[in-house]
Amino acid sequence: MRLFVALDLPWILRERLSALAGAGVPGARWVPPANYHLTLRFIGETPGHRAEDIDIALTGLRARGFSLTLAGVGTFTKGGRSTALWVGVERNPQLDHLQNKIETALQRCGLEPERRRFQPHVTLARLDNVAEGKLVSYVQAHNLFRAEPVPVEHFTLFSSQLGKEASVYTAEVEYELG
Ligand code: 3AM
Repeated sequence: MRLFVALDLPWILRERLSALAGAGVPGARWVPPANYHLTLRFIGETPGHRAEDIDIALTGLRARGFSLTLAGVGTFTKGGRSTALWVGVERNPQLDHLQNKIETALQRCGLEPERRRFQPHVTLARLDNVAEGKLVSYVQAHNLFRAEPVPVEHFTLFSSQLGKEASVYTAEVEYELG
């Protein structure tokens, strides 16, 4: 199974995001609203026995619920090319704390440490060869985006099946926060 840990998002937020997405960047592959999520840790292809260890470790993790506010838009680039368009997150030490605990729990299960800095975001579109000028305009036009805060009461272990159009994400287990 190909696994990742993420926050799923309430529908009210998915609707807010889908109103932001969908137009203005020709060539963007917009993520279907059902697939919006905030990745806490990408795990990748995992044999069954390790998935079980991961589930046990995540079940044992204790952290408090908190409030999450999505705000701002930005892009990731690789080799000078834009690869993703995303909505950002307001500074949130409790989110960072949760991510940290998950990282520690997964390393104890034998996963290699994640070397990349945690940059919380919700991907709106994947990009290849989009007009950079249009992208800059889009980011400028939407930079003041700020959604209403939403409560985060659980995090989720997802499996992902890669598809031609969009991946199919399945919530395998939800872990309640205190
Ligand atoms: O949360 P976003 O959409 O930024 O791109 C994948 C997606 O990111 C990312 O994990 C999230 C859930 O699928 N992802 C896919 N392969 C990856 C890899 N090898 C990866 N992240 C890190 N390393």
